[in-house]
Amino acid sequence: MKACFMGLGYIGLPTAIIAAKEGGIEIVGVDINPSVVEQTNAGHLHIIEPGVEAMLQEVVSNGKLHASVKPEVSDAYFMVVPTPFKGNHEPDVSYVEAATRAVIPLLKEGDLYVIESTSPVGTTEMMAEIIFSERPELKGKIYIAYCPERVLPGNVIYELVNNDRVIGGLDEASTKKAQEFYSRFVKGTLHSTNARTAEMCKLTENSSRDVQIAFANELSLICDKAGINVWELINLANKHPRVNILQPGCGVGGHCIAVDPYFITADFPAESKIIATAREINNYKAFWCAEKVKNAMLEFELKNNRKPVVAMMGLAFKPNIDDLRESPAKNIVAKVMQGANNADILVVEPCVKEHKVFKLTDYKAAYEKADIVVMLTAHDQFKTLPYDNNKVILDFCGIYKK
Ligand code: SAJ
Repeated sequence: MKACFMGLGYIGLPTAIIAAKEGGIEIVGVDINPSVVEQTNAGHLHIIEPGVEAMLQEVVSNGKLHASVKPEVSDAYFMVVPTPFKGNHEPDVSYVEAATRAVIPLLKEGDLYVIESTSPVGTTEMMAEIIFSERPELKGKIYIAYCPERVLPGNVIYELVNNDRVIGGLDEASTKKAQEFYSRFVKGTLHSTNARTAEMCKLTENSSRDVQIAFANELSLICDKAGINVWELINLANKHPRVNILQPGCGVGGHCIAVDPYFITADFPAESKIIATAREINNYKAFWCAEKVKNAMLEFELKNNRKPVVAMMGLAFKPNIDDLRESPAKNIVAKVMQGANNADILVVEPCVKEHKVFKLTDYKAAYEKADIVVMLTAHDQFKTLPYDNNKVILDFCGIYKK
């Protein structure tokens, strides 16, 4: 059995490695970036994911996995490429289409074609049309399915093997064929459905989380005005046996929760009101936090006749990881710096060694020096810093729950 993975990113590469290692499948991993191909074949992991590099070296050295810039004839093909959105929040499936077109000449009777990339509803059907327009003789002769992933960055290997998965074929035989493949390395339950439901399931999972986070963020705005401690409020409300309110933050970051809801609102604008409003609330929260910091800086200067030293604590999009992609914290730091007019802004991110734009300061030193401390990302290190009543502390992510 040979499988071709199109896309060696945060999901494609770990999945290819696990399929090679646990599934006993020969894998060719394809990426358009020659440096990714070269690093992978050298056993170097180009993504940050604990515990994966050793596995990569094992499957590369025993010949189970090799990388290439071009697809090779295989028995199964997996599209695991990015699906960003365009400026107007319209989903962009051009990478999925390009990867599909690249494998069409190689397809043969009995092959399996699967899309894993988060996609708007109907994408799998659209790709099937493209395949059969080029290769009409394959109609009804190959298996086509959609199977989204739901792994948490930082815990990918465990979750790839143990999470349940939803598998949606264009027909039952395709669902079954895809299940046979995933059963080689997935211990979680494999749930059968059709392609459209599987596509919508992924979008639903992340949109539901975005709505839940928006509820928490909206509460934080209300409590700020009401003079209530939102952390205490949520903690108390969650004592109810059937209430589970999530945590406010400085906004919602990453390529998933902040992106996927637009795949629904773009296609169902009239119906998806809560989903659209939740996106607006979560985006607005970052602006609100930046304004809070600027106001605190002005107040400090009026009161003390000097500009404050401000420690901006955190750039990562979520706690205890080094991923700064689409991070609201990063955007807030940039906004505060724009309006700083030579106030001393110290930028802190303990999970990265250096940053090409921001000069980084050690978190303890920054905390000591600062007049105003702005907690943006709830890294564990920040929780060791004692609450100092002589400082102005803006805690947007519940470090002190004050
Ligand atoms: N956040 C809050 N408050 C919370 C929880 C999260 O403000 O209570 C923020 C985080 O700080 C971060 C953003 O939301 O900025 C997203 O973080 P996350 O931990 O919710 O999720 P991701 O983006 O790392 O991973 C999500 C997961 N989806 C769900 O939990 C439904 C993961 O299972 C998916 O595989 C992943 O999206 C994906 O790739 O789609």
